[in-house]
Amino acid sequence: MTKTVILGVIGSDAHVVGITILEQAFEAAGFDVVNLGVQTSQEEFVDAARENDAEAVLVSSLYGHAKQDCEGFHERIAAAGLEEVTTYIGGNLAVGQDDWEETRRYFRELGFDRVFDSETDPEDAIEALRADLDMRSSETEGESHTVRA
Ligand code: B12
Repeated sequence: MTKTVILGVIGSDAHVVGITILEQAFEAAGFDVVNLGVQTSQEEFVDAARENDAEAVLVSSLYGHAKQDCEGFHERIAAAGLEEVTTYIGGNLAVGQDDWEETRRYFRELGFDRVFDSETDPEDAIEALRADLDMRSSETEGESHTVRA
């Protein structure tokens, strides 16, 4: 069965190129993608996940305010009874040149299942999601990939 993923750029962030590429890559990989676009509120992510019975929510943030924009996000997800939904965040998650490991830890502690930096190849995110959703396709069987997130 086709798996649905919700994709969007959180907060007041208007950087659209990254999620456009991610949308195409996830669709090409066989996912149903609901792209909420830029400047998406936490509520819009949660509503879309519930309405579309989504397996995963992919949050993008580029402009350096991800920490503020994601505060309380997982509490909202839990309040909507969506704890089983896989959540990823990626992009330019810190202001300036923060230590990546620290940034990654911060977002993991907020509740994201995986955290991706701005150098992420969309194929790595797809591979990670397939593994997390326990999906196996003939294309990926037998291959081994290292996912950094
Ligand atoms: C183009 C651009 C703009 C354009 C955006 C046009 C548009 N509508 O998209 C404009 C000029 C409007 C703009 C505005 C601003 N920008 Co700007 N912008 C950029 C720039 C040059 C390129 C972004 C881009 O399109 N990259 C190409 C795409 C393909 O890559 P990507 O976005 O990184 O996405 C990939 C990965 O990050 C990853 N990814 C992204 N999200 C996710 C999510 C998941 C789940 C996963 C798995 C992966 C993933 O996969 C994507 C595909 O490969 C970057 C610098 C840079 N080189 O990255 C700065 C940059 C992102 N901008 C920056 C800033 C500060 C701003 C402004 C705040 C500037 C200002 N003071 O006004 C505003 C914010 C406006 C707003 N409300 O959003 C900073 C952010 C700094 C930070 N985070 O610390 C950057 C890094 C520039 C810099 N070095 O300072 N910007």
